[in-house]
Amino acid sequence: MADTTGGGIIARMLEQEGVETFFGIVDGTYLQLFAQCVELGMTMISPRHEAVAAHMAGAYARLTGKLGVCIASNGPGVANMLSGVAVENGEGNRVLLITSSRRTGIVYPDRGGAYQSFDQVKTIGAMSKGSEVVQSIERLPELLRRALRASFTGRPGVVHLDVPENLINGSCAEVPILAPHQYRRVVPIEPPPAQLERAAEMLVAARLPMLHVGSGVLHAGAFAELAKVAELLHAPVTTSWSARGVFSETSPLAWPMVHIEACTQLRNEADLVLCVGSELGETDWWGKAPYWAPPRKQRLIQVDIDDAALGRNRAVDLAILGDARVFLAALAERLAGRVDRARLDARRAAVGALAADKAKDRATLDAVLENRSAPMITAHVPAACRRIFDDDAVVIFDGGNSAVWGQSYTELRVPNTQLSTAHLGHLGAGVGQALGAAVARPDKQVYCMIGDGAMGFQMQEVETAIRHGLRVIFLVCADRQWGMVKINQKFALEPVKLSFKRALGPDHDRTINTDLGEIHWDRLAEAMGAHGERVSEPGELEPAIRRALAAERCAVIHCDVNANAHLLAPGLRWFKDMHQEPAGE
Ligand SMILES: Cc1ncc(C[n+]2csc(CCOP(=O)(O)OP(=O)(O)O)c2C)c(N)n1
Ligand SMILES: [Mg+2]
Repeated sequence: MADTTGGGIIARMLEQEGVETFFGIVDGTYLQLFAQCVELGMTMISPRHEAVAAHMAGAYARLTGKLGVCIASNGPGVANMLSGVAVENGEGNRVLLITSSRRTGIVYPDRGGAYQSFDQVKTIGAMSKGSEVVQSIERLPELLRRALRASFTGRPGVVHLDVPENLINGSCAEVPILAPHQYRRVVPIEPPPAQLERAAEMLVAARLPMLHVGSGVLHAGAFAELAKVAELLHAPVTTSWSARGVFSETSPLAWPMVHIEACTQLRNEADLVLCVGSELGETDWWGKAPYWAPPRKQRLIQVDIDDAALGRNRAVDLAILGDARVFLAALAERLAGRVDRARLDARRAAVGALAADKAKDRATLDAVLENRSAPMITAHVPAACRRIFDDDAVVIFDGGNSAVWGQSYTELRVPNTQLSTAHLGHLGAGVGQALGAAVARPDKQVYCMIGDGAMGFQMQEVETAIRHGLRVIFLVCADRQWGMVKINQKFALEPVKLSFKRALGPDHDRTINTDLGEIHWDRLAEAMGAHGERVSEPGELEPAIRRALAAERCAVIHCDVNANAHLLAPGLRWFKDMHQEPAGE
């Protein structure tokens, strides 16, 4: 057979997997990898920091349902990529990372003194789904197939393959390229019919069943199936933080996670929980009382594609291994017409009564919008965005108090239009996620609410957005502080407990290094060719967002927010409580 290179083999295998786009920064050590991919018609998107490539790949995977591919070059490139690996693996996004390493024979093990080299496999192995090095060209196809198999098995995350530079760039013989169905399962896992029937029986007989769903529903694309099951059962739906929005919040059956007390109330009232694609982790309070009814009062059906997630954090009554979409579709068929009228009426009455808590919380939150002083209360930023951006615009909440304000004032109307780092809470990751979202959905609006601390981590990517024509609109909440940490210090550092008002006053500011200097985010944006705006009154927001949209390129809106009010983001008390173990079973 004709000659190729290791890079050529990888490129053709990725082509077979349907990869059209990948993310990374160029380097000579893997020239043949990205060059062959481009040669085959794939698009290479190139940020200015490697971690951003991982975030772009993660967001792209989450929004398209495809594999997100990113690359990084040996030594410093991989070192820079590490935070991206931690975040994207934590968030459970299906990312394949291919890196170069130094030539075979001098590394693995390092003979001592190799340039731009560290044990990339050991390091990434500790923070991902899997990591392997290719030691010889003969084993390259087999090990890449193994990485691809792992990518599509169990909970998604980051899978890594390290390929020495001489194998990527050196010539070798062509090899037959297999189709994905020849080396991995390409049909979803079918739940056992007997378990499906048992689940249907339990859900029909329950007094007040509810659904709690995680990102498994999102990865399976089971949005319509979820809505159908919720309607058939008249069952309210809560979500994990990261799965927020998989169920349209325009539905009266949606309990958005921001209404924490209303969610807790519901989770205590329900006598049966159908948990689909969620590991019931810390942000779900581990499924424990007092945030949920204890197991003796509330039964649990758990459905997951990962055996390891079943019954891990809370005892289950029925553990089902299966794909979320297949399960929900088959369940809907079995449920049709089975819940009798009297039972449905009783559930309607119970759900209606519980909805009062949700409405009350919404009204309390919305009352804040009546304050139209300048600089603005942060709530105006997401509220104005929700009025202007399309329902199917993708919104990214970066982190800190800015994300809490954003989540609290954004109704998620179309499934899979929200990104955040719900597991890592990683400041600055939102910038790459937003750019990845714009690549994934070029015909949709994309906007990102981000703090002024977080934006400082990745601002340079505005130039990437301009270079690749990605029309992201960033709204930087400028309070000139590490806001979320400052509010914590305000209380934690006081020797005697002060009244709330005094603790917030400037005279008692004993905080350590929480204040930041002024950065003109709009001017920085303009310096990179983007559109810039600066606003401080609530009334200026809408015209500024409209001008940003009309600019038809990346835009940064510097939003001067009321720094003191910004500290008091809604529900922070609960966020603090979440760090403690719940008291109950
Ligand atoms: C990468 C990273 N470093 C540190 C932290 C810890 N941390 C959490 S919130 C926060 C302050 C956030 O400040 P900013 O981005 O300005 O948002 P604000 O809270 O002011 O809205 C910090 C430092 C983090 N979550 N991520
Ligand atoms: Mg800030």
